[in-house]
Amino acid sequence: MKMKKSGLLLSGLAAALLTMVAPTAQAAWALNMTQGISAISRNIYSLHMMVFWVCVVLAVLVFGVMIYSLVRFRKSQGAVPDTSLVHNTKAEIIWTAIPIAILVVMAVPATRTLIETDDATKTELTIRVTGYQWKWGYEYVGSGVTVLSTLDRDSNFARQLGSGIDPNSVPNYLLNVDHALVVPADTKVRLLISAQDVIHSWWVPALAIKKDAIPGFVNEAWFKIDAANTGLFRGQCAELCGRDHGFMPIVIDVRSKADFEAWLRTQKALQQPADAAAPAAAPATAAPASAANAAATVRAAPARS
Ligand SMILES: [Cu+2]
Repeated sequence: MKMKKSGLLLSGLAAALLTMVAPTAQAAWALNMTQGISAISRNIYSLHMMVFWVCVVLAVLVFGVMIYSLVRFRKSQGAVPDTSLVHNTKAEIIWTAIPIAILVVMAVPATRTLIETDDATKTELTIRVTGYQWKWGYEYVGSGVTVLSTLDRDSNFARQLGSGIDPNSVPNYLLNVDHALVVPADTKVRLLISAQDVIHSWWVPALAIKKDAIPGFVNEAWFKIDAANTGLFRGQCAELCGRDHGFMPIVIDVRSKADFEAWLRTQKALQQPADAAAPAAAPATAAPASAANAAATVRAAPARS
């Protein structure tokens, strides 16, 4: 009977473990950071790996010596405590100097990368990112194009209590939006991140960017995606921002420079209705074709009446 009980317990434990490690349709099991799609994200990944291996080597050395000493010099073997290391100046200098040297070795590349991530100069495009409960707003500064990005309809239907929809059947469940943030590759893009109501956080692992969006403050970040890395990349709000915090994902749609320009032109034409684009306030140098047409329409109007 006892055997049976422990067998049951073991199989229960095994089943629980299997459930924990079984791959789900929602996310592939990946334990490491992503290398990302920009030079900065790869630098950050390399830093992470370097520090990780330093930690592994230190752990193996320290725990190795500790375990060896515990076993080799145990009391039952007649070991006598060695007091020569107590208040030993030479030993104290060594075990202070070595950790400092290790910290300096790690700090040099870390500082270099930190300075680089902070350098938002010479950017070619600025996008204002605004967090709302519970969506993201994007404004392409200077062009007047705005995008409001909310959870896609499929995820939104499936997430409702008693919807009867199996979330596993929804592609990119809770990680898809209606309108993605379209950005150009091979372009240094500056983000000005803020929020309208409560604190949110704009997090896209592929860009190695996680910046708080705080009402009344403007946080800055930048990225320059490799020319070859076009496609869709996903992120999430990373600050507990209220009831629907888990339902305001981020999708960036990386396009080639030419494709992005074409997209921006189309959006500009769509978002600036003929009569709104007419006023002469629009800068003459950047006057889009639609504005010129609109002006012509306005001029022609009195003649028709
Ligand atoms: Cu949020």
